[in-house]
Amino acid sequence: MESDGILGDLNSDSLINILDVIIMVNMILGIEPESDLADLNGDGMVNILDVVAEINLILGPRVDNASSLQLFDTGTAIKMETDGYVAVKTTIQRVT
Ligand SMILES: [Ca+2]
Ligand SMILES: [Ca+2]
Repeated sequence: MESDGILGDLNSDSLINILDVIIMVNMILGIEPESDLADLNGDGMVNILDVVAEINLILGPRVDNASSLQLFDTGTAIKMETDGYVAVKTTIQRVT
C-alpha cells in the first residue's frame, strides 16, 4: 500500500472524480491493488463505504438542507415537517 498523494485521488491527477471511483471499485473487485489513498473512512479496508465517501466528495456538501422546520403535537406523537434534510438528536428522559 502507498500513502503519498491526495486521499481519494487514485490516479494521481490531482482531481477527485469518477475515474477515481472506477479505480476504487476495481480495487474492491481485486482488479487493481489496494491503496491507502482509497481508504477514505480510515477503517483499514477499501469497500463500498469508501465508494460512498468518494462520491460524496465529488458531489460536494448537500445544498438541500432544510430552511424551515415545524413540529406538531398530534396527541399521540410529535410530527415534524421540513422542506429538506435535518439532523435530529433525540434525548428520552423519564419524568417521575
Ligand atoms: Ca484522480
Ligand atoms: Ca475504508
